[in-house]
Amino acid sequence: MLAFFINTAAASRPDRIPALTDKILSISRRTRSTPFTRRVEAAGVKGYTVYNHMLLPTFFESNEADYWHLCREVQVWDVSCERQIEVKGPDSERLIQLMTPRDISKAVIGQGLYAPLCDENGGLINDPVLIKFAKDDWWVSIADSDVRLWARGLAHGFGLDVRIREAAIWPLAVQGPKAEELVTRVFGPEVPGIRFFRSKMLEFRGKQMMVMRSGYSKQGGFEIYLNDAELAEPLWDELFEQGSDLNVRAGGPNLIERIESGLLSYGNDMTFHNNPFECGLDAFMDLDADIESMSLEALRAIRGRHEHQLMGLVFDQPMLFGSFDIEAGNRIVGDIRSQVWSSRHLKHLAMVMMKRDFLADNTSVMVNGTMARIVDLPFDFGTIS
Ligand code: THG
Repeated sequence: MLAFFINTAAASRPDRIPALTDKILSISRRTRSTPFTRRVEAAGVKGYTVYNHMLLPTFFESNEADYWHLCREVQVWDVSCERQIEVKGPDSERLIQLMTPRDISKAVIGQGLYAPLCDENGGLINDPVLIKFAKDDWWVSIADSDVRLWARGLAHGFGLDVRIREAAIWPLAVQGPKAEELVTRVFGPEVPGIRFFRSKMLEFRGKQMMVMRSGYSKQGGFEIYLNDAELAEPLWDELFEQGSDLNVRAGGPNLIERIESGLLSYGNDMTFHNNPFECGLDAFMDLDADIESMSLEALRAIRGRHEHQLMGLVFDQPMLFGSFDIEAGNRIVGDIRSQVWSSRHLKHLAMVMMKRDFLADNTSVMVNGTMARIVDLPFDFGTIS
């Protein structure tokens, strides 16, 4: 199977990577497909990226057309690449807590918690959704890095009684303002009662699967954690049949929507070299809690002293960046991590890792001769006009 690779991942760096247009992405077993890939292909996917060594559709019509459709209607996304690292056994909660500075002790069964994973220096390993699936059974719904290897190393080093594996689960997201209507038609009247980041076990073709109100957009929606590959195409087909009058389409995490909404992307906006303070993830840490977490000591020492901050840049015109380094006074004061033109707001938006000392006395910066305002994330379009 071959697919066209078009460089819509605006987060790649044109200053370091030659233009990647109209290239072919050679797909093999390493570039894992999903139980939905046949349907994704039939729906006319035009772009893929590779995430957790698995295909992730990026767009179908165009980034922009997909964006407007997502904000008005309902889309079905193959996000199987949000792999579930299952940590099971008597020490599972201890291992999960070691990996994250967020206090997980009060989580209830079926709850999801967005949480940074940090190493002993406070460096970001990943930013998954942690799911307490059952007692002594946690799922780490990972972003794009090899968490399983790290978790297994920790389990061995700490001598923990856990079993760690990548589970046979393939999440399918249903996102957009009409998502609740569509998921209710397929999974029944219990769907509207599911609260944000909570889930219910609901039935499809005689099989119980987790349905959570979550997803990588701010347009509302659900994620269906498919646990039977045989049911992938029946589930996809049912969503499209039931959603035909809702104008349902295939989609994927949308670059424009997620930047406007301030949703971070591991590997783009932040890496192993960043800590959660720099990324504005403070609300997802409990640094004063009495918990056993391997990053707590380092994070407490860094608190308030971190050197960078992920900020928004707002340009009044479309930008083509020759370099993604931001310079001022003959030094580099920031680097662009993700950027896109917003045709809704008629602004070019960028997420930029800025030097905090520069931020102390600057609220704007010149980039390629164009002035940009520096704003906090997430973007507040009430004040950006
Ligand atoms: N869903 C699931 N797994 C995932 C993602 C997902 N794994 C990979 C990646 N996405 C992880 N990254 C994020 C980033 C943001 C959010 C979820 C996953 C998110 N954040 C909300 C916010 O920032 O406002 C809510 C956070 C909260 O209140 O807890 O939803 O999309 N299964």
